[in-house]
Amino acid sequence: MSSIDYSERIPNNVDLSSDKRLQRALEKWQPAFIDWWNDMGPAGGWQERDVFLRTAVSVDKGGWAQFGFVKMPEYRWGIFLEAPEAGRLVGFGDNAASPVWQEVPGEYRNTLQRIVVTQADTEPASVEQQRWLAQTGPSQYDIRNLFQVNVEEGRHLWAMVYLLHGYFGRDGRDEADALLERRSGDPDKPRILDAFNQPCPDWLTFFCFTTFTDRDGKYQLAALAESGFDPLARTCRFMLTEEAHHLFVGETGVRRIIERACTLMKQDPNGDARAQGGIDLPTIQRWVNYWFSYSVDLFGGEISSNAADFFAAGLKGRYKEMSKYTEHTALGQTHAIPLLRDGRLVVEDVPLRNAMNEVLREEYRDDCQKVLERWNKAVRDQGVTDFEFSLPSTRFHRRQGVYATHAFDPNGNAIPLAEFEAHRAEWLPSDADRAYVASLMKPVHEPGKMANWIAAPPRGIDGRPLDFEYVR
Ligand code: BYC
Ligand code: FE
Ligand code: FE
Repeated sequence: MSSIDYSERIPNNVDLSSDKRLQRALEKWQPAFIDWWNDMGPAGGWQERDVFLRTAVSVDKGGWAQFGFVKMPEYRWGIFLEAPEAGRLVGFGDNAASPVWQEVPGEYRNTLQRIVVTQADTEPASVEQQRWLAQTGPSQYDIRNLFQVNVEEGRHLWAMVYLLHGYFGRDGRDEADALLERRSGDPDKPRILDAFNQPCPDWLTFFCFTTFTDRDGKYQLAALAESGFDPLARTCRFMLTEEAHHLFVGETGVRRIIERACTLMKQDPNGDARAQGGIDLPTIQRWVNYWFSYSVDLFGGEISSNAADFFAAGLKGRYKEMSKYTEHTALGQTHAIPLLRDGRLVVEDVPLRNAMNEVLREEYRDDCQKVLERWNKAVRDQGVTDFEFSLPSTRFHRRQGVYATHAFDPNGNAIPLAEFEAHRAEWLPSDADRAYVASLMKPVHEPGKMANWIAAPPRGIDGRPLDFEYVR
């Protein structure tokens, strides 16, 4: 089950050749995917280059990644599910203890399809957002990492399209086609979720996106990995192993910009990283504020009957539902959420099932907090003592959920809109910040060289030296 068949046109470990109808349907979708990739994937001549990429060879722990040079359009995108767990039961909600579903239960068909389509839509969206970045890549190492993330987001799309084709019939096939028709940021046919329609014009944005937005992916996939719809759970479990690298790229990318800023501050007579062509720490904080707030929006409303329904049905659990929690009905319990009452925050108890988006968001926030603590350690390790990064409140700068209708400062205090606007340029990237960061984005494509605004990573990829030619 765990070995991947690479002799097939679509590599897979789901015995695709035994289901000719499904195989034919997916083989029909495949050229449309490649067309989309060629149109909307990495732009600027990179598709013809050989890139040092990892490919899944087996879903077994430790043994799945194999590195080698491939041209991106020839990447072996496929369908890889984690091995089934014998006798697995629905773990939570009203259907707990009944056998997991191997087919879509009729009453949950629409709900489940919506979850799969929403998840699926983010994957090609991120590739579209990142398509111009290689043109200004700060090093070969970073460009390779960008492409690794891109091809794996492409594979995540395959993972979801397999579910749509395999389990949702004609509607599923239509949705799979539509996934290749929407475009990030297009006013007429945008991607579904806000964060995936925001531009990604510079590498600080890319590293913040892979830190904060891919981390939403981790939490959403983990919640779906608990699903009673077994094919979804098994797909998400394998996707999570790929996601870990995306988070690594983001966190270490921002850290290297921070380290370089500190070095440049120490070199400058006025301690000014910008004067030395670096990205100063307050600017990095503003990017953090922006991408954290867009990413917390992705968890949906604080009080959500959709979320309650997903949990009740056993379709979407909490983070580590089965290993961390002992009570799995979530009935007769509440979650405290500060709500706005006459312009003031009043903590109210919300029925737990309706607060599931917020429960997941809080897990996510705590994980982000740890990332910031590691970045702060990097600042201190550089001997810089007068600056600390801080994670904004989940109420700050929201466009979804109960806090979207009011202004909040980064500490989460309700403030008048005029006050927010007066501080906007201090809290969020300004046009001048964006122009400055954009001015630094000059390509460095020579092996081993780094752009001035980012420190070199401590080591290369898969044991290769830093000056290895990762893209030929
Ligand atoms: N933007 O009850 P509510 C990833 C809509 S990232 C725009 O609050 P619900 C990745 C919502 O659709 C992980 N619209 O929300 C990362 C609903 O619309 P309708 C992606 C939004 O349904 C990096 C209405 O507002 N995976 O993998 O409880 C690179 C009120 O809904 C937004 C998933 O999202 C928004 N931010 O929760 C590559 C998992 N937020 O129905 C990949 C699947 C909400 O009124 N999705 N709305 O028209 C879900 O589980 C849920 O749909 C959500 C929303 C958590 C997204
Ligand atoms: Fe993904
Ligand atoms: Fe990702």
